[in-house]
Amino acid sequence: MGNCYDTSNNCLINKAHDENIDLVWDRYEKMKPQCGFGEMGICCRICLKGPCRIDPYGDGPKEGICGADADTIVARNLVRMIASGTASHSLHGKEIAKTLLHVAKGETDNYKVKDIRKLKNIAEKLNIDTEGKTINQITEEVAMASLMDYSRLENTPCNWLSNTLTKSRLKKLTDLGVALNNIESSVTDIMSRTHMGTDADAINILLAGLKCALGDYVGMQISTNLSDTLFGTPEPIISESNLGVINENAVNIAVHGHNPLLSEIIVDVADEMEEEAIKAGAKDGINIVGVCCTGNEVLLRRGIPLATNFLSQELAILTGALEAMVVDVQCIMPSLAKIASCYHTELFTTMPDAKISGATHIELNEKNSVENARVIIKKAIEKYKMRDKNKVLIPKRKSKVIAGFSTESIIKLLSKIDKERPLKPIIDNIVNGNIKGVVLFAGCNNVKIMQDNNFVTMAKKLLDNNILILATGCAAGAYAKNELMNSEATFKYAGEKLKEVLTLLGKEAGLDVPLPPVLHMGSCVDNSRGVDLAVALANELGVDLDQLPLVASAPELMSEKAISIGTWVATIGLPVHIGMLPPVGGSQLTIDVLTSKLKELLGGYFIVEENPIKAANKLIGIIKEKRVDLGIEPTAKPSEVV
Ligand code: BF8
Ligand code: SF4
Repeated sequence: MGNCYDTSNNCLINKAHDENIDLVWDRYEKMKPQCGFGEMGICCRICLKGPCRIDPYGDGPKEGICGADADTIVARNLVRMIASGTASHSLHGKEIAKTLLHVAKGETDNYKVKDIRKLKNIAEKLNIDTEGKTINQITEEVAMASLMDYSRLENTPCNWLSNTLTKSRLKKLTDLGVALNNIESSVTDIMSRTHMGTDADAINILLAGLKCALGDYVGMQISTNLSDTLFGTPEPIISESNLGVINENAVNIAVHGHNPLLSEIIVDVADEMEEEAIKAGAKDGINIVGVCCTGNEVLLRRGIPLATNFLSQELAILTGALEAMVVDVQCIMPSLAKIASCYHTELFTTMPDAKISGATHIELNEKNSVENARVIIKKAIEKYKMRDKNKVLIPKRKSKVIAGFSTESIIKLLSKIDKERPLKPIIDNIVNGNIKGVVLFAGCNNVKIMQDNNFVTMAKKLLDNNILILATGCAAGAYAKNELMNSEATFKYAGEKLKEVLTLLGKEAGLDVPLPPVLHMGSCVDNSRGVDLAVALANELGVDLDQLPLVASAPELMSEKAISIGTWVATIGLPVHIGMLPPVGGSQLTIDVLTSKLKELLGGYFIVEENPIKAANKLIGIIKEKRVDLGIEPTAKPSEVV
């Protein structure tokens, strides 16, 4: 089995080996065999009496030294992963909300409200009265209503929870006692209840996990919506993807991580400094490329090409043509510093809470970001002069990408067909079966799975079955790199009916070519966009989310954030396919709760399937089931009905 579905990367993997540089795949091999107790979630390091481990099969211990059994240990470990994911996504949102507040108070010149219409829409959504108020006042109230979700004392649900879901979903969450009121206290709650000798009831622990995971959701809503306010709501945009976007004749700077507060400024400042780069000998000036979710953010809003998703981030440096990699937070392999040191590439860290030894730390905040972005780009231009031409190897492959499918841009497009009820064309096509259903692909790459293989294999099968695909995060990266986000892909992979719909929509959008069969909705936090679309459809149809022919899938999941996302997606009612079992195998109770119990209580549930073809078939089956339940698909052909 190769390392990557995209074999154009192989030349760089071989180059690394020739140069004695270890990559993620090599370190994985060296790590084998990985600890079986860890894999099953039955190792506990929560107190100093431990570490304890449960013997899952033999006659060894069935409880830790304190008496905690496998169910307690697995549930505690799992919800701690959820808490970490929630903390990461929600802190991202908090940074954006704080910046918005600084803008409202006139405390920064580096950012401003770019999308006033979105700001007003958000105000309306959050029930903020805008009558007679200035933009700054509205901005402040929106920022405060969002920040309130991190600190509310009362037991009323978060603003971004109660105002973004269907009414019936909110009721279900409230009845179950998981309608979150305060993101940060939910993280504290998890850390506290999982302390040694506190909550030992696995079901009670897992319920707290569901509530905390909703904090991840709220954090995402805040991140997406307030980023749109500051930087603009994405519209369809054409760009390119894969390592071939690195330009031999330019000063190449990769932006990597998650937070657009940094990358947006880098893109702006780079525009101003083009001439300097040309003077330094780079005839094409400055070429910014994206990696991971920061890459998705600037792809959607600025058309910046996306070089790689998670697993091949090291390869961007291996091209020998990257002058700088500028990182913010999350999913940044610490190995980058060591690999950069083998080249002329300078790795810049920019956030106080994400330093890497060996990297140059230049902090960016709302006061100094423009100034410090200039320092970074100046250094990158100097580095260009130090590039060793003999070490440059850029794979040729790059694919055309149409990205920028925010909920707003999709609705705008649909309203060209039906101005009064823009969702009607989609609903009609779902009802008549031209679009059988929708799968939202999200999540990471994982070194345990050939990079992008599950994404691409599943997509081809689903598209052939007239199922439309939405994608975010590294899933979107996989599709962007592998030529599934352009019109040619529609001709090649979409079933006949789906092709007709995408062709019609493309025409209405004025593109003259079909829409791509996989719609890029943004970074991981932009999973909120998928929810917005689903909630709008559910409200229009008068049903709840669990009734829609809509399924989510993270077939190559890796991070704790993927665990928290998957958990809230199931909690709001959607079936969630995952391509590998998380560390819960040691507790049948936990598995039952996350699958059958959750389905009974909330309609959403996890499905684990490693084989991508089998997984696609399962999703097709679930979509069919949902269609039958909605009464829009016959259970059997009429001739078969007795
Ligand atoms: O937030 S998909 S590997 S980059 S965690 Fe990370 Fe996973 Fe990629 Fe984006 Ni999301
Ligand atoms: Fe062992 Fe219990 Fe301590 Fe965990 S909390 S390490 S199971 S003694």
